[in-house]
Amino acid sequence: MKEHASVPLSDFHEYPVKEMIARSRSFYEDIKRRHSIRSFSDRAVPREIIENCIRSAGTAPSGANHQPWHFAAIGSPDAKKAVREKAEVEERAFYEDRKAGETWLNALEPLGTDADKAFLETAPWLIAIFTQRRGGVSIEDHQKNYYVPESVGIATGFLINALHSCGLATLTHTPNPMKFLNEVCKRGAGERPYLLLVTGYPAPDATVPEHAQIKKSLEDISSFL
Ligand code: IYR
Repeated sequence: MKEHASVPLSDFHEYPVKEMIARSRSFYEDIKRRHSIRSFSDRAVPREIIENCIRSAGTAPSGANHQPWHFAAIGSPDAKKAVREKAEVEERAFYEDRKAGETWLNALEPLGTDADKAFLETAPWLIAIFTQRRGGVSIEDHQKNYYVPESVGIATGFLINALHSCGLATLTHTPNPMKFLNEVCKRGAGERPYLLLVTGYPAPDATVPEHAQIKKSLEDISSFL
């Protein structure tokens, strides 16, 4: 490698192989309990938990380490109401005016989704995730960013995993279009809404669609060469 400033890798943990196998199994057992739900409780979730989960997301790898993301944590009832109202306008066009088209609507049929997005007001936190076209390692930078959707997708995965691991349910929600999130979250035109992550406790009567429980097997999703 070329000469560059660096520090020793000092926080890597090595485990005995037996323990690695046990950890890989227990991670799987835990993450497979994460389900997208659409019925949330209004129970409060401390802001500190959300902050720590966003910190975790911020450790994700990214193109040139530019960290081209912004997480807007929406907890105020007024802001959540605004998000719900604006999202439902788009969702009504999507479902009721059939903007989505028959093929897409048919694909969603087994999930039972519709234009009603009550969870956007009920859940204690909505995390609006934005991509940044320009940036850099410093918040003041205006360089080009690289691999933006990949980077933000990875950070979003970290965030979902972090929220799940501290006992919160999540829903990835993508109202289409979701440009209104810039206005609600007061984010500039250089940022583009990527995904709205809904989080909180599940409602006592929360359900999981049978369709969502069908997961492809290891053989279906992998090959070893
Ligand atoms: N944005 C809509 C539609 C929707 C689209 C897909 I692809 C889904 O997996 C689920 C929903 C909505 O949130 O209802």
